[in-house]
Amino acid sequence: MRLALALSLWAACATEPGPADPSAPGPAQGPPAPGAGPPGGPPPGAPGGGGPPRSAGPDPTDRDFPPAEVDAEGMVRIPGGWVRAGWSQIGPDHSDTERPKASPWTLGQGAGLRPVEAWVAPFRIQPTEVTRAQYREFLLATGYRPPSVEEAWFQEHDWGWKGTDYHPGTADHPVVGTSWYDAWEYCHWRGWRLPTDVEWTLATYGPAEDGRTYPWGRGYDAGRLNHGRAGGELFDDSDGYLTTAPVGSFPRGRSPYGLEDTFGNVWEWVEDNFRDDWRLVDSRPYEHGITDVFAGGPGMFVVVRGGSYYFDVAVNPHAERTFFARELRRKSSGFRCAADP
Ligand SMILES: [Ca+2]
Ligand SMILES: [Ca+2]
Repeated sequence: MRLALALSLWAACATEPGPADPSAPGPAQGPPAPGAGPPGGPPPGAPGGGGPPRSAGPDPTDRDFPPAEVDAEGMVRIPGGWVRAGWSQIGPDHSDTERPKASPWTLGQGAGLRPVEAWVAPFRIQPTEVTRAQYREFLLATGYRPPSVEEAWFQEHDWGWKGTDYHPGTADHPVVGTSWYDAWEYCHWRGWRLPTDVEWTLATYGPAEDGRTYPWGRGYDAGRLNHGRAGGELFDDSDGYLTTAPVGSFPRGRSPYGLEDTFGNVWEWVEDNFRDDWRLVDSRPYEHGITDVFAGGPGMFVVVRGGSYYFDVAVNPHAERTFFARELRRKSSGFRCAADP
């Protein structure tokens, strides 16, 4: 089954979790006993738990995680876990720079901004963003179109390709200039798929009960990711990289499962249509779960995660979850693939 996840969702404001939807895809491993969601409500600082306190710097609980242990396919196995999904990007700490473009169908009159708890079934995911060398194998094998944009801005730095050749010296940089369709084709050519939104959340933050605001903990640390700026000149080489960095260049930014560069370097496409009104997920009440990641959303937009070298999450970490039109080929967006267990 393409969707490894099976979700039991309920509004975070509910005092009791709703029952699992018996018609939802069955998880390979069920969630903990009914009612055993994250105990005690949103943990302090949890993503979306009513809005984590703005982090002014390192937190004593922040930590460095070891590299991922990968299987024969180079994938990391992520155990099942609860995540807090679909939290609002708009909070008291947002400046206008980070405030997403609001529209009636993305904001759902506010009701949809409540985060929900989701059980994510075990899955596998790549520890790094897909590199240009990896993507070149796909181009050579399939004749698929190279990731280039025939506009001057795309030729300015080193992300442009000449036919099936990436810029010299960038083999281990993440591929950019790939649309959601390109990412989907690559992953399926490998026999994999894109991660879902909630899978990416779990792989990046660990389970919700850990309460992380960033992969490493609760305090923002500009030394743990390849970031840009939030306004003005968006490039920022103060971390050593003006544009993309070789994948894995920021080991102190690893996630609890050893994923590299989930925050920063390049935005990462995930499978799901963007929505932040859970009532739009399907025709049934949203408490009963997501069964189709393509259902109900605006359709034009899909979720991207993690920010990039051309963006900064320092002001508002929640801004790492936003949306692009799926046909966009940007200089700052790439992806990583996932697979069933
Ligand atoms: Ca940078
Ligand atoms: Ca990334």
